[in-house]
Amino acid sequence: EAVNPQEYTALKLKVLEWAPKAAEAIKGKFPENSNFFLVPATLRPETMYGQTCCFVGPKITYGIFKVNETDYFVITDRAARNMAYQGVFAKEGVIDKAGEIQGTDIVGTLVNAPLSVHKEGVRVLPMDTVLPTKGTGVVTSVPSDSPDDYATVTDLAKKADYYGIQKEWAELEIVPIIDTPSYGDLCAPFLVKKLKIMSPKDTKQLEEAKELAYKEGFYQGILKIGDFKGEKVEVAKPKVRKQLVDAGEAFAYSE
Ligand code: A2H
Repeated sequence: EAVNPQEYTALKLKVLEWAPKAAEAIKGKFPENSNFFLVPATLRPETMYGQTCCFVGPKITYGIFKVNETDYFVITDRAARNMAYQGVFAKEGVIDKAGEIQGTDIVGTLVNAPLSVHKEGVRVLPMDTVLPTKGTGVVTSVPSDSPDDYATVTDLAKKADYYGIQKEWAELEIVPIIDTPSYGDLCAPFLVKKLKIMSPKDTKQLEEAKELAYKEGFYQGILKIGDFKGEKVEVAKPKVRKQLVDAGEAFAYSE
């Protein structure tokens, strides 16, 4: 565990249509009017315009936690334990676990991604490198600005059959979100090519790409899209975050 607390933005991705196996797993167990959300934790809320899919660990078991009368979050048990003491659930310190679901069964689910240019929704896809011990165990994918995400969607599209997904799900358009002086406006694809990263398993080069992308994007980047278009990332980041929180589409989560 890190010494300094990590302050994440937890984003609410509402389930629009469950994948068949997930639908079967929850069938008859919840009231008709229930809303389910996948809740990724991100450090880059200003990039949420560029979400193209949502990653789960296929081998991770997720809990389905009751938040209030109608809403349920799909996250790890560990994240639920943390959230219970951060004012997220109806009663402080009380965790109401209503079910469990395997990551692999959620793959293919269609979710609404707040702020994303993909208004029709994005798909839940598998990512082997999702850590069950960090954040919520759910990761939203922004391949324009995250080298990990770009390497993963490229791999998923290449081996769609192997992963049991539809190729198109991994190939949603990647739009420029942040302009940078050194790497252009598609920072992650640029760095993945420059560092000759061939797969999500090239962990050493991905570490370097992440470092470079983060520094350049955060300190030199200019937002190209949305209500804070033209503003420096450093300045726009808290504004985008506040907008999401005020709209009820995100909340603060720390660990
Ligand atoms: B970031 P830190 Cl655009 N396993 O969000 C693996 N990775 C996880 C995770 C988990 N359980 N939970 C969160 N993450 C990712 C956006 C983003 C992120 C961009 C660029 C860089 C970036 C879109 N994905 O992170 O170890 C999430 O991806 C670079 C580090 O706590 C989260 O923010 O510092 C970030 O890692 C948190 O990593």
